[in-house]
Amino acid sequence: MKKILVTGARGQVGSDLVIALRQRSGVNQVIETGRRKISDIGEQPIPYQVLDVTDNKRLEEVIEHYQVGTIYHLAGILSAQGESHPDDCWKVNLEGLRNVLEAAKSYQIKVFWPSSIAVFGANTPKIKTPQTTIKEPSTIYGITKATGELLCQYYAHRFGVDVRSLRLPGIISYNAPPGGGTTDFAVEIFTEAIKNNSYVCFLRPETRLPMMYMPDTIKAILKLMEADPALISVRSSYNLAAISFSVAELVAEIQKHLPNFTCYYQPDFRQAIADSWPTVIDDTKARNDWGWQPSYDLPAIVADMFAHLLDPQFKSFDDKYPKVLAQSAPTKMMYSTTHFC
Ligand code: AKB
Repeated sequence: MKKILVTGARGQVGSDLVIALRQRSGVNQVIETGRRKISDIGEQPIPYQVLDVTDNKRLEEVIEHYQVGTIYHLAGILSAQGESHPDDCWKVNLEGLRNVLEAAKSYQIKVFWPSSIAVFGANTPKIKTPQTTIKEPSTIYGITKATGELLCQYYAHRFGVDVRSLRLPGIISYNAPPGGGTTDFAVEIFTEAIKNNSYVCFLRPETRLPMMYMPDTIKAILKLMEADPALISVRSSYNLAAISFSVAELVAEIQKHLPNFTCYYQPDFRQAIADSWPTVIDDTKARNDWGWQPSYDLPAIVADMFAHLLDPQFKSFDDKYPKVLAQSAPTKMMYSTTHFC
């Protein structure tokens, strides 16, 4: 059976997606790849390959070696980090995507690629942002995502590549930290609440953004990828929504669990990025085309985050939550780093 390859597999979405894919298809069916070398070899080695997506030769080697049939191409540089490293952001996000689409064309591979609400800008309608609307992103990250969407649509229409994409909102999760995004506050706030009972937020309290819990994100990705191709009418990227909340509303919900929790506000350059993004997304197209339906509202997300982060058996992310995990004996996932060539 053809294998599934995940790029950026150790990132925030990848860490959870790999678990879900392995549950469905079997551990050895899913090849994790990333730029990091992981040297631990476990009793049950899990396929892992070092792969920089800007290296198209290496990408093809891995594809050929494993007979890859599907790629979840998650490797990318997010909005805030992209502003500090615009060249890297362009290279990784666009050259990487182009390499994956070229390989998909040559080897008949099905592709998932995440776009973002960052494709929208200050001139986009902020409420009920339509599927098709003004896209004038203000960040280099948003520009790579808007361009990437056109690239996906081009490869689908011109070469028949089965590429599918979602405009992801900010994502809340507990397995792996987000890295370098504007919506990272919505994860950091939980870890800081547990460690210090306080958090210094880089956005103002009234800032309201579209957000989603990781289980909904995984559900959306798998549902989109498993949908009948005839149902996929959008080959650029689908608007996708779950909930929208302000920082102050998140703080109030956290205080229901930790009444003495305090949030302080020190807005920085990320405020301007957040202000340029929509507050509520219209995802009617995704709902109508392939039956998208989110499950988690804000109280459910906050309760579930605390349930996992405060569980003494919680094993991931152990260096981030020393107080919580003081009593537990963390077990690390083991990787085979065999470089086959
Ligand atoms: C970011 O904040 O950069 C990402 C995104 C919304 O695409 N989480």
